[in-house]
Amino acid sequence: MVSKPPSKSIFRPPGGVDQSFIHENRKLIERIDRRGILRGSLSLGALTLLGGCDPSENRNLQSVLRTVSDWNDGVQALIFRPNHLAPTYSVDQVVIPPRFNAHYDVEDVKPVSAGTWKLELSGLINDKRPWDAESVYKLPEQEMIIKHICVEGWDYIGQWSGVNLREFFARIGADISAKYVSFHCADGYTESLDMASALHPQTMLATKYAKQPIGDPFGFPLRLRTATKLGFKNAKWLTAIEVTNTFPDTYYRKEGFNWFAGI
Ligand SMILES: Nc1nc2c(c(=O)[nH]1)N[C@H]1C(S)=C(S)[C@@H](COP(=O)(O)O)O[C@H]1N2
Ligand SMILES: [Mo]
Repeated sequence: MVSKPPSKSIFRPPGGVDQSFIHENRKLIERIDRRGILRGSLSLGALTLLGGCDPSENRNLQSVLRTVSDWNDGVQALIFRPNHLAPTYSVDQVVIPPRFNAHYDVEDVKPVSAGTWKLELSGLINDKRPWDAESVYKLPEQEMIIKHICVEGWDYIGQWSGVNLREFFARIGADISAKYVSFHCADGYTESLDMASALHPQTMLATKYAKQPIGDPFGFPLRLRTATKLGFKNAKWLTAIEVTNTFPDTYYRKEGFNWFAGI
């Protein structure tokens, strides 16, 4: 008999939903839900399982939700299939230009100059020499046509090319037994991946969109593109990569979003 992979909805409340708990906390729950914490394995009804905390204490509830979200990270990491490919699409479905998002408006994007740009490397990496744009653009490319899904409730299909991150790691002698990869961006944004996600065949350092160099609003000259993560994990305007065993906190996790953010 073929065993089924574990269902993502593992937090089913055993009984009915405690309406007064939901009622009292509806605003908070809806706000957090919109921000993505409850996406995936944790349903609204499952919150009734958190009966142990006093629901009138919002700070208490938030810290419980944080704990559940972090625990959810561990569950997602456990069920993550390292070589299972995310869906890909055809060239005629590609949206040009891509759809912009950041935690600020497109008018406030500060373009990165390719001439002075450097990618710094640190942590558990043998060859930490920084890379310039010319060298990065000469690396062998992979291409993927994948769906970008933003927690704000929109998506688009995009065609990305660039060096596969696992291949890049082999080139620089990164320790792939380390736990995390941390990304820093020119706009101060931070993101990080667990190593299994970083080594997934559809995770790349993207240099091109629809076969042209990525435009300024979309992360020129280099950004992360992965097919297995929500939009916010795909850090734009990369300036530094660190390989580490210490958990690197991220812009969106600090905002209350789930860190693993698998699709
Ligand atoms: N450096 C940086 N990267 C970022 C962001 C940001 O604000 N700064 N926003 C993230 C979010 S929320 C999304 S949905 C995607 C949008 O990527 P796109 O503009 O190429 O569609 O970038 C992600 N990467
Ligand atoms: Mo997003």
